[in-house]
Amino acid sequence: MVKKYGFGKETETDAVSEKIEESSKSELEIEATTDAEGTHFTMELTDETAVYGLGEQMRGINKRGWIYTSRNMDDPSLTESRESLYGSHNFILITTKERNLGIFIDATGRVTYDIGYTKYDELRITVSGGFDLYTIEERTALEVVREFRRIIGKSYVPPKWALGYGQSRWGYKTEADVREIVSGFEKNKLPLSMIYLDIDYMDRYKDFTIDKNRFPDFEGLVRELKAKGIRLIPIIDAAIKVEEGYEVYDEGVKNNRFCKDKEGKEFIVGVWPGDSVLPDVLNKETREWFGEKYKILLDKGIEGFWNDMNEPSLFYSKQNFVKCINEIAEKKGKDLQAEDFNHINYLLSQLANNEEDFKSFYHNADGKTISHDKVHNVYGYLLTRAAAEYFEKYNPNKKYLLFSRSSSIGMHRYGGIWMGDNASWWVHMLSEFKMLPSLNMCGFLYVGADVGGFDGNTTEDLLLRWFALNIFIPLMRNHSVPQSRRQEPYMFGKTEVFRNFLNIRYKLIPYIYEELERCAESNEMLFKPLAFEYPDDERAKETEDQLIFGKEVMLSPVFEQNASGRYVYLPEKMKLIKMKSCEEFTVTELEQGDHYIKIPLDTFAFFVKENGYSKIMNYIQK
Ligand code: MIG
Repeated sequence: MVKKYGFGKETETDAVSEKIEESSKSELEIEATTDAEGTHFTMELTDETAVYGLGEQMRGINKRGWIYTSRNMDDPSLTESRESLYGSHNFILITTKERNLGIFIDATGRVTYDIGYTKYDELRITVSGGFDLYTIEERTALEVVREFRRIIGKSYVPPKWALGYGQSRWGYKTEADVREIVSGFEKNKLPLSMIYLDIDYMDRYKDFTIDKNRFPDFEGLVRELKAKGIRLIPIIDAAIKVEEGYEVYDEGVKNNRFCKDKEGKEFIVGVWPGDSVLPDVLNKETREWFGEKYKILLDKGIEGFWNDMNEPSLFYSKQNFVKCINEIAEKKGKDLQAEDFNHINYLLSQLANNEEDFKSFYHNADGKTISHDKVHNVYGYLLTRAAAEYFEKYNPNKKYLLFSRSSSIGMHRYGGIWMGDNASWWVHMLSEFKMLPSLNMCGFLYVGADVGGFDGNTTEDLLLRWFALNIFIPLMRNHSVPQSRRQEPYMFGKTEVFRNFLNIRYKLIPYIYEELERCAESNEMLFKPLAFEYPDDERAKETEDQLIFGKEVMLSPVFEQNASGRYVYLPEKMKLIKMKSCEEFTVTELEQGDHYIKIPLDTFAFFVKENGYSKIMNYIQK
């Protein structure tokens, strides 16, 4: 049963698409108090209580024992210490044997979930600002999630080709770079469906422009690649360069499309293009206007985009940068000491994504003036929604690929997400894996992390294991930073293994896509924790490095370097399929219980439930 309670929402988010009547607060069974910090909800946690959800976050699938915050943030150090990442996914599920309770906080500002961090046996949620609270109580965890997903509306499903393999790298700068990648894949007989363009394709980082020197015949290239079944997927950043004569900027200034400072002037921030302004997407007309800008690239044959920097991520605000430099300049001519060095470091470290800056610019949320800090968490969602709503107008009969870095619940209807700036670390494979069910709970089905790791140098074994991990993950994109070791699958020795893994993926695409569509249609999770599927199995409850995919598959990837296998827990009798390629594989039946499974580097292994075997085999042998 779903219940809604109003706590003075800042602005409409449309996160919930179902119309639900408000209940009287006297019916609310959770203890609620209000103070200067915001509204607090407190609940006792028994030893057996597990807490799930929160979408994109570090740490476990069971979220107990840490404090999480919803505050969309571009910070590339994805470590266990983090309390928030790029998205705000305010849905949690509290489970015991007796009870399955879902809580959704439809808020635009900061929310904190202290899940047994301050007090081991207490859950304390703190919401700053206004919001709507939804409680969902059902018989099982899966039913709570289904009910929640039903009220937030149908999840985004990409075009089928978007389940192919995508090659990306921040550093493909020119038409020649792109052609070199294509030929690398062709020569090595590796399938490829997408090449991603990072910020360098633009004319000086101006959205919706193309650098003519680097891409003299952009449309020709798009056509040429499409004939080979490869789509070019350009990046779009949130901020717009300040430059007279640049159409997007000029139009935006003329029609008040950008966020303003308290005097009503455009608020200037610094991002890749230098001085920039932020589209005020809290405003419906601005969303329509910004969305329509995608036409420029759609008209050139582009069929998909990735939206970046939309937390929004700010290197600095112009006003703070100036202030900071002035303060540093005061030190000129002095006998500089360590404390000066530390002070300067500190000043510089405070420039990016500064909360004071978020308080100093304003939105026109369809008539209501709101400071950015109060609506920060829906900014990326609304930017992405702007694009999706325009695609619908541009061609209602076509599916477009769209995913975003920043997000909040509501955006799940418009696009997918990628998990941001991970690193070439083994532990980040596990982070990707663990975020899958949490994101599915919040409606995001088309998701994935940068395969191979974005930052730092990858290794061939890491990349191989990562390919194997992503075979069942809808968004499979290899992406990396310019300074890192190249990580295209033909840059190492075991090209054949990469080829085999990709061929297995391509064979499975019809199955994965069918499951994805089914889960979107019926509000199911594509990736389920074992705990949800086997609620009475104590071992299943604590297993976080295995997941159920769809109806019949269980995944148990290898997450450690130099491991040639791993322990797997089977909650029921299953068949183990070990594949070297689509032609060469073995099938073994295993009983319920613990098993050590050998999984060499050149092998992709997964499990199927009894009833799923012939179905899966049909796909593989087609
Ligand atoms: O400030 O466009 O997460 O995927 O390659 C960094 C450059 C901006 C961050 C994205 C990453 C992308 C990079 N971007």
